[in-house]
Amino acid sequence: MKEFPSIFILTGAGVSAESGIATFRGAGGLWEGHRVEDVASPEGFRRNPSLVYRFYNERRCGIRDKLPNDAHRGIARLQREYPGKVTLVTQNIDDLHERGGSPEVLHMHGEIFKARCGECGGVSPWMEDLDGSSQCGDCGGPLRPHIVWFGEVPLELDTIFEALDSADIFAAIGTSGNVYPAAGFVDHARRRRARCHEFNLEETASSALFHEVHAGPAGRTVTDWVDKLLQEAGSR
Ligand code: BJW
Ligand code: ZN
Repeated sequence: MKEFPSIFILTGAGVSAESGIATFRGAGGLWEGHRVEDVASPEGFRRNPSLVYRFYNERRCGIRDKLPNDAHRGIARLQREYPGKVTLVTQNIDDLHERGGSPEVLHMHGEIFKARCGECGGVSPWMEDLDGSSQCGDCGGPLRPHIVWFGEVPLELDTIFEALDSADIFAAIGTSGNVYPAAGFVDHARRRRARCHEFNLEETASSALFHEVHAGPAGRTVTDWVDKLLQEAGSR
């Protein structure tokens, strides 16, 4: 029997919304003006690499000057101060969890500040623009954004499911629950008897699967939840 419940946190675009990074779905979403299959699929990249390079170059530029918000900082505080296990998995490609102080982040959909080699698969830090002439430092192969597109297998899945299997508390923060496999995590956690919390501005298609729904901006709701968890852990 564990002394402190293990916590699994999944974050999505909504956790970075208060930092000024647009979410994907809904009015003014990140894909406005682009067809998803043109910019977020391997086929789209093969068809028109310049468009895809440009799309992610603009995203990289737009993220660089954004700052972490209270939700990122609250999650980081939980990771540092909670005496039990806390696993943080993000679908986001930004680095605001890291800059908010999170010691460990699993980026299941990749990272905008990294590039991947199309030949050897090597992944390297990449802060600048990418284009068709960008080459891998190891083998000279062509580089692409280190992003998981539709139809590609998300990253870190073994570690993620291992943590999910042992989670006593599952929290989904700022995600619409539209994209699999992440959208299925709540069901997986429930079957293993985890208590499930959703943090969102609005109801989602999967809200009914959660035991507790925390409605409102993540900066506030996550801070309150973290305060409560740390207080409870401290009074044991
Ligand atoms: C706030 C807030 C505030 C706002 N406070 N909240 C049919 C059925 C089932 C599955 C499939 C299917 N057809 C195809 C699939 C698979 C496909 C899929 O799921 N498609 C669906 C669209 C149906 N999935 C895949 O292809 C994945 N790979 C895969 O399945 O491989 C097979 C495999 C799996 C497992 C094992 C072995 C093999 C890959 C998915 C890759 C997704 N990539 C993207 C793009 C990255 C590039 C880029 O950034 O441009 O990742 S898609 C996009 O969506 C991005 C996000 O990470 C992801 C999730 O979006 P998220 O984070 O939920 O954002 P939003 O905008 O949707 O929601 C934001 C929420 O925040 C909203 O609810 C707001 O209300 C809320 N919010 N402000 C709190 N202040
Ligand atoms: Zn290479």
